Amino acid sequence: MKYLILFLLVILVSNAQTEKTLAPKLENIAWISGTWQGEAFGGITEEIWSEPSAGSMMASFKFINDGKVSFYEIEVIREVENTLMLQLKHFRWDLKGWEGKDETVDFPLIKITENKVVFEGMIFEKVSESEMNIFVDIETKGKTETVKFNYKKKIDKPVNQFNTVKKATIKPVIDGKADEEIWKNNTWLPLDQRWLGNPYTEEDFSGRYKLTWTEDALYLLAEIEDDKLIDNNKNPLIAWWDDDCLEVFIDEDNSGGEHQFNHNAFAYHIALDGNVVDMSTQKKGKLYNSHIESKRVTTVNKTIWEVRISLFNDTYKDDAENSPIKLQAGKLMGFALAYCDNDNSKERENFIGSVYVDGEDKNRGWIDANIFGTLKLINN
Ligand SMILES: [Ca+2]
Ligand SMILES: [Ca+2]
Ligand SMILES: [Ca+2]
Ligand SMILES: [Ca+2]
Repeated sequence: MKYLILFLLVILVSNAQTEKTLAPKLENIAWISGTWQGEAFGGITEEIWSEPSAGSMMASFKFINDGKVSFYEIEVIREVENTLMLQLKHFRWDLKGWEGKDETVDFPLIKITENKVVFEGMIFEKVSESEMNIFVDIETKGKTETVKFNYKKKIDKPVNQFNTVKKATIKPVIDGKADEEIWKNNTWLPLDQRWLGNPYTEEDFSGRYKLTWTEDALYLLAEIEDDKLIDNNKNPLIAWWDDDCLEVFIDEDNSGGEHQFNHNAFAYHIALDGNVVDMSTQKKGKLYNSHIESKRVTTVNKTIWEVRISLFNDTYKDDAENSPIKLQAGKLMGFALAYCDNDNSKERENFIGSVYVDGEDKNRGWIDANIFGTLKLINN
């Protein structure tokens, strides 16, 4: 019994350590800064927090319902007498105040932990660098209800590479033959950035690609020279990145940002046998064969891949029916292409991408949509 109590105490203490309380300073909550967008009460919310300066952080909040502004808020978090205080005022759509001129709605600080800022009646919870939840106690008819606002951070994606994509008047036939007019007319783009592995020869790998689009899909024509094609893992969901495969990165709304276990962006691995795999929100490989139709024709060392890619936005649900979006001229999307080259090793020998990636770690496309290039769809 004594040991059990001791054991429980150890657990309690270690839990308490992970829930370490931080000093009531603005620098410990600066992660709240940024432009946040989300949904609550069946409408759209936007909340923009400034960086701390002169002992305060300020925010403006807007709530849109049915395409109309319902109300605004001005919010301030101030350092006061060794603690923090959040204060806000509400305003109607025409900026007439809800509260009296000297009245504010106040939320005193309770505590700050690594991932939470707890005010009395309002909690900020950091889910990741790009996602937070705000829980607000709202009183209606004498009853208090906690409303959850889920927010995604709007990140300004750097423009790494910009390409325009001409529309096809006739849908390409996915047969691995580049005999369509549009493939003859559109220009080749290089696939020549070494993201992983040692320098390689032209015989080992070389690649280039073309793109086009119709209202229904983005089309890709890739020409890959690879001296040896390997498919070690017959099961498409085992180490799919270590077999020779073409990888298509798509960020439908060009938002950039993190996408490892969510569908803010997709990283489709197209295997030699045509299976399409990406990480699901369940954090494991999943087949997305309905998103990509492809045909591969290999002649000696040269492979032509003709690929049709349906586009899905970030509301995509792994366990529900989803409809691909329609494309139109003017649309921007995040895009990168890569090839995993393995000729005779346990793991792939090279990973060659279409976009220059800054810094030491260049294998970032499967997590970070900020490294993708930007495509703009044009008519002709
Ligand atoms: Ca064709
Ligand atoms: Ca090779
Ligand atoms: Ca996105
Ligand atoms: Ca190979």
